[in-house]
Amino acid sequence: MTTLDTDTIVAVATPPGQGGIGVVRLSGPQSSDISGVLCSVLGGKPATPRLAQRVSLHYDGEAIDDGLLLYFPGPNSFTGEDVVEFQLHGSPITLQRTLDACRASGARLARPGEFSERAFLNNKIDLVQAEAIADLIASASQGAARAAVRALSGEFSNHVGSLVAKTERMRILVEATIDFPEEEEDFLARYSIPQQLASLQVELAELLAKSGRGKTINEGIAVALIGAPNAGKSSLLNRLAGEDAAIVTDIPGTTRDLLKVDLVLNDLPVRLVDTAGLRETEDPVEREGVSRARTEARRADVIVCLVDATAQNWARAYERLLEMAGLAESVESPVLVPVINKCDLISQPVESDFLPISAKTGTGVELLIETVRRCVGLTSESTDFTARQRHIDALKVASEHLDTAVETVPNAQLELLAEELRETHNALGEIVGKTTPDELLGKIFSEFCIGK
Ligand SMILES: Nc1nc2c(ncn2[C@@H]2O[C@H](COP(=O)(O)OP(=O)(O)OP(=O)(O)O)[C@@H](O)[C@H]2O)c(=O)[nH]1
Ligand SMILES: [Mg+2]
Repeated sequence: MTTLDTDTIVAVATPPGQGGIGVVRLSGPQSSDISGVLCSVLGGKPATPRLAQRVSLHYDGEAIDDGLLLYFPGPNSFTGEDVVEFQLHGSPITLQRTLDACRASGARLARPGEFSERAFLNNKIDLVQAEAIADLIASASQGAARAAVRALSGEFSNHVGSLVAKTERMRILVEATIDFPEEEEDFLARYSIPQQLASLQVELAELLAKSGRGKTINEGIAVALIGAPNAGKSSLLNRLAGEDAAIVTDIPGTTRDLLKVDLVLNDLPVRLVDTAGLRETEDPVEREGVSRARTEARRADVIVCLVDATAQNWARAYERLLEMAGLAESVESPVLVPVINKCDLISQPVESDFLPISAKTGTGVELLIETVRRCVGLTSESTDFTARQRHIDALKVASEHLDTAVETVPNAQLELLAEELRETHNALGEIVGKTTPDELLGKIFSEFCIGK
């Protein structure tokens, strides 16, 4: 396990650039002494804990700024160490001078995420909560922010904690029984081990589903628009983006390059990709566009397939589209949303296999957004916490070991059962940071911003 160093660290905690206020944060044993050096008003004494104090900052006989000082003595601070925060005027020069003065007085620059890392190492927050802070800061939608706050409040960690506790109890039972072979005979039935395993499997599957939704809300999804030339893909992209991002003409083959736009659709962060209309062509530029469209479709989480309402046979046109995109015979079926566009031009009703829309008038577009959300498991009432791929991977590993544990039951292979439960326990512990390898911890925190 990574160990704490005793350096005092310092960083600007507010974003770069000018602002009304800028915050410089110190954490570590020398924090209070350094604030004493910079703020003569303290008269060499530590600042009053948890009270905003008006101070003048000086260094080397020169005034830096007037501002507020907040002192949080450890362990009751964010990092668990002594923490000092200066609220100053948000000038990059002032903040840099303060930083330099703190460094000259004994602090060193914090690495990205080092404050959160220290909070984690001092057991102030677990790994999921540390990640939730970074996710909250980076959240691209209200839904993502709400979900990050839930993860930060410990909702996800509590679910994992409950699974860890149950797995642990079973491990203790199984391992104790292995040590007393005379107990082994009716052990599984006596302690309802098969039932306990089954209920653990259900709970784990539920958590995995929730985490999948949490990752979707947190990281967003890629949605590709595909269709024959002139089906209205670029028009739909413009409609969803609320701006004229893509060129629209009535000439088939207008779009060649991939055009990617980041949007938030009903709280879901989406990277929307417009593609070249799929058709056989001799034009080398368009051919390259079609090839890129096919590749992009395979990468997307959801593919919106546009069929022109004025086409003769929609079902045939849709089939042809899937063939052209190379999706017809694809083994791993991506999520497809079949859509009939230009419904403003027709009078007959649209078969239920297709969603009728008009990129031109906007009819059906709200329903399309809701359909895409539902395709990735989100409903208007989803109240999940944010999650990351790392959590999902660990839950899958835990779930695989639990399945293997269940297989050991018919033959009462207690040693194997114990081993599989140990692996399950280990994988779950990795989520909250109990059994996470140092390398992985380092990688997680290095992706945080400086000052966090
Ligand atoms: N009436 C009507 N016309 C539409 C609708 N959507 C698109 N169009 C028209 O259809 C033509 C083609 O639209 P685009 O959005 O450029 O179609 P595209 O699928 O991007 O075409 P390519 O880039 O060539 O593959 C344009 O003249 C649009 O104005 C719609 O919902 N209703
Ligand atoms: Mg286009």
